[in-house]
Amino acid sequence: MTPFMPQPGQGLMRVSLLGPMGIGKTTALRSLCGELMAGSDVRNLDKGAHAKEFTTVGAEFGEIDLGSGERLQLVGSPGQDRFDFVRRWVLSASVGALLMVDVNDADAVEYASEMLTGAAELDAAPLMILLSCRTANGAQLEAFSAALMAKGHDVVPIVEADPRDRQQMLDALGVLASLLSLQSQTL
Ligand SMILES: Nc1nc2c(ncn2[C@@H]2O[C@H](COP(=O)(O)OP(=O)(O)O)[C@@H](O)[C@H]2O)c(=O)[nH]1
Ligand SMILES: [Mg+2]
Repeated sequence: MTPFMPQPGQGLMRVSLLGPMGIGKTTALRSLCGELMAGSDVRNLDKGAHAKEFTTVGAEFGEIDLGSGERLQLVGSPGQDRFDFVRRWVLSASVGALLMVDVNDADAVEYASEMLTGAAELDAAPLMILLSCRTANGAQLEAFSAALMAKGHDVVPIVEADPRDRQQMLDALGVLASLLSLQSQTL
């Protein structure tokens, strides 16, 4: 059973951040929302998966004003597989999602493919774009895209953004917001 999480109300859209442990979800939320976020980081006890000191349990929330009256609620969901249920819940209650990857990571294609398949199975699938969060050249981005298509996925837009860089994250959200508004016009 999926817990109920209503959309946050008029003029506030919910967007979720997805990605493997250590990709920069919490960092991105901090860059975007600063103090306006409720984190849930605890000391990382799974240093085998990633060496970082703190990790996120449950979902974390932030809010951001895009100007022109548009506000986004951002939800970071945990990257570990054992939290799959939380991720499903967050995704099913989001209009859009940033799927954060390192396109040069050996597991990235498989991971992104799983996420896209999982999201597509939801009743109300959020609009997803890929966020390339580490240095990558054009050929590497194209190879990643081609590998996803070879697994049977539609073309998914890829935007490059460093989670530590607020402006780059804002630009990425801008792309998602534009796609969402296009989608709502054509429905
Ligand atoms: N080199 C590099 N490090 C990053 C980047 N984004 C985040 N980090 C660092 O990677 C670590 C894990 O980030 P975190 O936001 O906790 O990852 P999360 O597990 O996805 O929430 C932190 O020490 C960040 O400072 C990035 O774009 N490049
Ligand atoms: Mg985190």
